[in-house]
Amino acid sequence: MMRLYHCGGSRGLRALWTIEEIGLDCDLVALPFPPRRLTPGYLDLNPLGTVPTLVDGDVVMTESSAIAQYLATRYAPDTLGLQPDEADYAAYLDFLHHADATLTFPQTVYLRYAVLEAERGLAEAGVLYADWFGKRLAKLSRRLETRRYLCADRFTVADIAVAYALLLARKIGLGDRVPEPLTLWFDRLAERPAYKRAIARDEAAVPLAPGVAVP
Ligand SMILES: N[C@@H](CCC(=O)N[C@@H](CS)C(=O)NCC(=O)O)C(=O)O
Repeated sequence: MMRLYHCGGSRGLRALWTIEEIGLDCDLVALPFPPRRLTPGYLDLNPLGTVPTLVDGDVVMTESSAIAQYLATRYAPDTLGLQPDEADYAAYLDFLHHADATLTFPQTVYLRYAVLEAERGLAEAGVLYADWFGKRLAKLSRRLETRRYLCADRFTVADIAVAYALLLARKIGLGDRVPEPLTLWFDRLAERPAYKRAIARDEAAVPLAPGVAVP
């Protein structure tokens, strides 16, 4: 059975939501945050120490959007994934990468420097990155002016990857940077039973105690 290493509310939700959409079995291992310091042996598995990490047989992956793409391509290619010969394939790849490289990344700069480590005196830079995040939603807004889903008129992992960035904004207090049509789009996706199952698993998972070695 595949194993997903995850911390509550983290980008691991991209993988977990995808797993629930496909209906795959998965051993969910919740770790204390940050696992690179609190879970002995985790750096042997993932030298970055970040979550998520997916282990599927010989496959080990550490990028949340790539994990969602891998699962879709391997286990649900005709529904959650897009094929290279489909018209929206390029847009699909674009939004999968956009989700973390452009939309989640600036939020984590805000979270770190304006919230978690404000005592460093770099809070202003964090807030500027929050503004930057708000402006970078322009591409998503334009795309969804005429669509219910990002690509191919169906729900895909591109929607999952991007929707997580909107969920994170809500979680860290940047929900007011998200224009209303995008909030409504997210709320509609959040009605999906697989999303609800993923959130329920995320919230119910009990992290390993600090100092307990990675299984
Ligand atoms: N680009 C990676 C980023 C992974 C990442 O930074 N995850 C955060 C949690 S959402 C983390 O593990 N932070 C703890 C750390 O950096 O030690 C992805 O999309 O999975």
